[in-house]
Amino acid sequence: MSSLSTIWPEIDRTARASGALHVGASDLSDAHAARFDEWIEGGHHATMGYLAKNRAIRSDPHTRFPWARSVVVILVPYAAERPEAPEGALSHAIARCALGDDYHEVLDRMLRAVESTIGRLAPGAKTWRYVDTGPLSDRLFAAQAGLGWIAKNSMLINEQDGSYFFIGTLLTSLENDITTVAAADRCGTCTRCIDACPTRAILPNRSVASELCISYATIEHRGPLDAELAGHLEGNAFGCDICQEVCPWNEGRPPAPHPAFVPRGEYRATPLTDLLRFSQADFSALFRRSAVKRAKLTGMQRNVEAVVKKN
Ligand code: B12
Ligand code: SF4
Ligand code: SF4
Repeated sequence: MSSLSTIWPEIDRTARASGALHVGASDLSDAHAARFDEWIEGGHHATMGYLAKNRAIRSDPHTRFPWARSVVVILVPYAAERPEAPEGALSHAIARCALGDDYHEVLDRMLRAVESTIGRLAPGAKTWRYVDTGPLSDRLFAAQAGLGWIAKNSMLINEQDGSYFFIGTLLTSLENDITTVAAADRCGTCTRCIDACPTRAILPNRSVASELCISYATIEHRGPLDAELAGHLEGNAFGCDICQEVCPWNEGRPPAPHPAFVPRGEYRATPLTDLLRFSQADFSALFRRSAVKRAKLTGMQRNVEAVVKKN
C-alpha cells in the first residue's frame, strides 16, 4: 500500500486547482480529545446533541474508521471583506461564511476531486470525506497538519491568511509520512476577541460556550431566543464574526475568496426587514443553495425581529 508522500504532489495540485489555499496532512488521532470531553461535560454544546454522541469516536477515531491512517486537510477562503451595501441591507446581518454558496456542497466537490486522484494513483486506497458534519474535529486536524494554530477565540488561524476560511477533511488509508511543522501560537498577550465578544461566550481555555454564542443562537437554536442574548445580537441575524473582525491576524491583505463564496448581490439589494414579510417560497428562492436555509424561515424571522427591536 502506498504512503501519502508518494502521491503528495498530485494531491496538492488537485486540491489547489479546485480552489484550496492551503493543503496539509495529519494523523488520525486527536491529541486533544480530552478538551472535547471537558467541553461536553460543561454543557457547552447546548442543544447540539449529536456532538455528545461523537465522544467515543473523537477519543479513538479508529473505532469508527479502523482502516484510516491519515487525513488530508484543505483550507478554502471565503470573503474576508463585507461588500458595500446600503444601511439596513441583509448582507450586513449575515456572517461572511454564508454570503455565498453553501460550503458543505462546495468543499465536498473539492474533496471528491482529491479522492479521485487518490483512487487513480493508489488503487485500492480507502477514503472518507467530511465537511463540518463529521464526528471529528476539523480544526484539530488542520492544526496537526501545520496549517495554523488554535487561537483564543477557538478559531484555526493561519499566520499568512487569517481565519476566514472553511476546513475540509479527507480520511485515507494511506500511511501519513508527510513531515509537518506545527504553527506557532501567535496570540501572545492579546485578548481583543475575548474583550469584544458581546455575550462573553469565549472561555479561558480557547473554547466557546455555545449557549452564550450569537452564532449558535441565530443558526442552531430552535424556539424563542434567550431574552438577554436577544438584546445583544449586535445586528447579527445569521452567525457572528465579531471575534474574528477584531483579530489582528485578519488585518492586512486578505486572500481572494473561492469563486463560490463571492458575496451574492441579492443580499446587498434586499433590506433585512423584508424577511419579516417573506413567504416560504420567497425564502427558498433567495437562499437557494445557501447555508442560511439551516436556520429556516421561522428562525430567520425570529432573528430579524430581535435585531430590529434592539435598533
Ligand atoms: C459545533 C460547532 C460550532 C459551535 C461551537 C463553536 C466552538 N468554538 O466550539 C457554534 C455554533 C457556536 C459555531 C460557531 C462558529 N463556527 Co463552527 N463548528 C462547529 C463544529 C461542527 C464542531 C466544533 C466543536 O466540536 N467544538 C468543540 C471544541 C471543543 O472542539 P474544536 O473546536 O474542534 O477544538 C478541538 C481542538 O481545537 C482542540 N483544542 C482546543 N484548544 C486547544 C488548544 C491547543 C493549544 C491545541 C493544540 C488544541 C486545542 O480541542 C478540541 C479537540 O477535539 C465544527 C466542524 C467540525 N466537525 O469540527 C465547525 C467549525 C469549527 N465552525 C466553523 C465556523 C466558520 C464557525 C463560525 C465562524 C460561523 C459564524 N461566522 O458564525 C462561528 C465561530 C465561533 C467561534 N469563535 O468558534 C469552522 C471554523 C474554521 C476555522 N477557521 O477555524 C468549522 C471548522 C467548520 C468547517 N469545517 O469549516 N460552530
Ligand atoms: S461568534 Fe460572536 S458571540 Fe460567538 S464567541 Fe465569537 S464574538 Fe462571541
Ligand atoms: S484577537 Fe488576539 S487573542 Fe483573539 S484570536 Fe486574535 S490574536 Fe488571538
